[in-house]
Amino acid sequence: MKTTLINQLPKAELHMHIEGSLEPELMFALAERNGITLPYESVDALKALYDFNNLQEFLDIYYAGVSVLQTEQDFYDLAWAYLERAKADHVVHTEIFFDPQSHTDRGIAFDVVINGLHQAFSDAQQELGISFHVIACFLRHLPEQDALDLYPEIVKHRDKIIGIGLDSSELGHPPEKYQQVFSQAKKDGFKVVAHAGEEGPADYVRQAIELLKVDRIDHGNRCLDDGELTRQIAESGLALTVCPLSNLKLKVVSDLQEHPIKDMLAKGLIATLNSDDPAYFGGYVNDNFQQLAAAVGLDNDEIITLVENSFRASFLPESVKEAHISAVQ
Ligand code: ES4
Ligand code: ZN
Repeated sequence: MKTTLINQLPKAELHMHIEGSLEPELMFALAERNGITLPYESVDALKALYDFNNLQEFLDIYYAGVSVLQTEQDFYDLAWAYLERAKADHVVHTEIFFDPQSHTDRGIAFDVVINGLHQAFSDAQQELGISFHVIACFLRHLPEQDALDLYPEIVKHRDKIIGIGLDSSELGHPPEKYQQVFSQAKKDGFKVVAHAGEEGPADYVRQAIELLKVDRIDHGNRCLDDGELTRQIAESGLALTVCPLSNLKLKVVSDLQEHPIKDMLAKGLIATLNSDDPAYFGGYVNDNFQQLAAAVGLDNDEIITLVENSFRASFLPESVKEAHISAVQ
């Protein structure tokens, strides 16, 4: 019953790194197409490495994987594979992240990346009926100057990019490190989001809000350690893009039964469910709903709230959000 409800509800996905949707089979196919030898014997040998103790262990494998992405067609094929999978999960709107520096730093032009991705998303809007926004993320383990140097490329493609984000290794790289580039982006009319409170403390969530002036918080789990901050977030209506299977795989929670989603909803937070890096964490968005619902016992009202929140928290125009929310009931 709940399985059917979850699977059939039209939903938005707001936290998905397109490079994290690179399935091992496609990684090997693109390696072959581009004459690259991967340091793994087989798809199974690679999958055996998907056993992470923390965010950094995952990121090391994730950044190694992107090396197979070289041409516009590669980025198109990557995005198209995700979009077909999203369609099967009744995703009708998606706001995806990409990591430009993971490509430009190995000599792939920004234009190649954005044009390949954009073409796939535009085709999907026509052929699959999925609307989209693209968010370019800065890698926070790199100096802010690198982000400032890259920023003009983002501005050049502002017709294809709605906002900027902040991801990669969180601990030791607090939001305050990125104030200059975020304030410029905000002035230029971009939406701004940041990963905060995934492994980092509640104070990083506070910094993302107060210093970067984020329009949405990615993850945000650790805000719960600070009652006053949690109340402020709930009151302000700032949304959290929560990623249950990611939290489990990266040991942000020790067991899915310990996931704080019910607590988040009970405290009035606008939480949404998302897949983060589905090829690495064992499931796309409906799997995240299904496994979490089974583990913590989400009732139908909670499931519907989470799906409505996915539209509420999106960067769609208000009238479009309302139309999607009406279709949920
Ligand atoms: C990420 Cl799960 C996660 N956290 C931070 N940065 C990331 N980049 C891709 N996936
Ligand atoms: Zn993420």
